[in-house]
Amino acid sequence: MKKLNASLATASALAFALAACGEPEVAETDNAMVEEDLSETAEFDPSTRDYTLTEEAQARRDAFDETAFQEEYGTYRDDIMSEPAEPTGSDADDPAEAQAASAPRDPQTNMRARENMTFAYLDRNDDGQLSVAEYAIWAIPLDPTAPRPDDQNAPRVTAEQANKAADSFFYYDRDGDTYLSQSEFQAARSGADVA
Ligand SMILES: [Ca+2]
Ligand SMILES: [Ca+2]
Repeated sequence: MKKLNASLATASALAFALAACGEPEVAETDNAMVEEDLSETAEFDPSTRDYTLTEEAQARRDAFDETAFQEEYGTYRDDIMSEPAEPTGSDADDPAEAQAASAPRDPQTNMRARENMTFAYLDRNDDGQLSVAEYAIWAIPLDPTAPRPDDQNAPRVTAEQANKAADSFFYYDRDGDTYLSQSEFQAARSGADVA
């Protein structure tokens, strides 16, 4: 009788152990699903790859003026800070632009989420093309954990971020006019290989 009880106890302990083993598998499945959902909405980050430039593109890249870039980029960031959450002017007639404009923005900087940055939004001076600084509004993702700089006149992005944005900019500037057209920007946005 004692022997039977012992084997029953072993059997139930084994069943319990098996049940416990099953639990982590369920949790792993949940995590995988969450990661998949995030990747579907994530915008391509152009700083995550290296770019091989042609000789001509490299010459244009070498002429990139980081100081002028920081000044222009800072001006746009200041403009965006004071921007209303509704589209204005002719943009108000475009339903896609109106939707992108009224979507939630970064609470600290008033920047749109990257997926809501339309070409019209990035083209700050409305000349139908993107400068490096206009492109960088999209190309340099905001770091929500970055501390606010003590000095209000400090550059908004690091030299490394500015130079990485320039690397991809001159890679996607296929016609070499030192601006990105709508189609050139679309290639950059999708992370296309255009070499
Ligand atoms: Ca422009
Ligand atoms: Ca171009």
